[in-house]
Amino acid sequence: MSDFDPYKENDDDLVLQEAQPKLKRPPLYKVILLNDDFTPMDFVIEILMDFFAMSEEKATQVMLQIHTQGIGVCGIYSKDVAETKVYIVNDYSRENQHPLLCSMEAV
Ligand code: TYC
Repeated sequence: MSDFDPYKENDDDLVLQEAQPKLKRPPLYKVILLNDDFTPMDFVIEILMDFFAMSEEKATQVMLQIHTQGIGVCGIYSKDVAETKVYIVNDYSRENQHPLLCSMEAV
């Protein structure tokens, strides 16, 4: 009996290249605060301490930077976390009748 089996695949000449894993880092987002003329400085410091885990010293420094430059970064997060921070900061500001604006942008 012959060894030849026409139904058996012959891949002797096949070169297999290992697939490179397509791993990409998830995009990151800066959460930013905008300056305005009405929100009290103490309220901004409170936001930076309570929602962005800054010390009072760091929060004061970031608040003053926003006050003088118009915009400042509170932190860098994954999309979900950044969206949640923006939502809770804006919600808390409205609840306290302040016009403070929090936003996010891709890094
Ligand atoms: N400019 C505000 C004031 O003079 C203070 C302030 C700082 C407001 C930072 C918003 O994101 C802000 N009371």
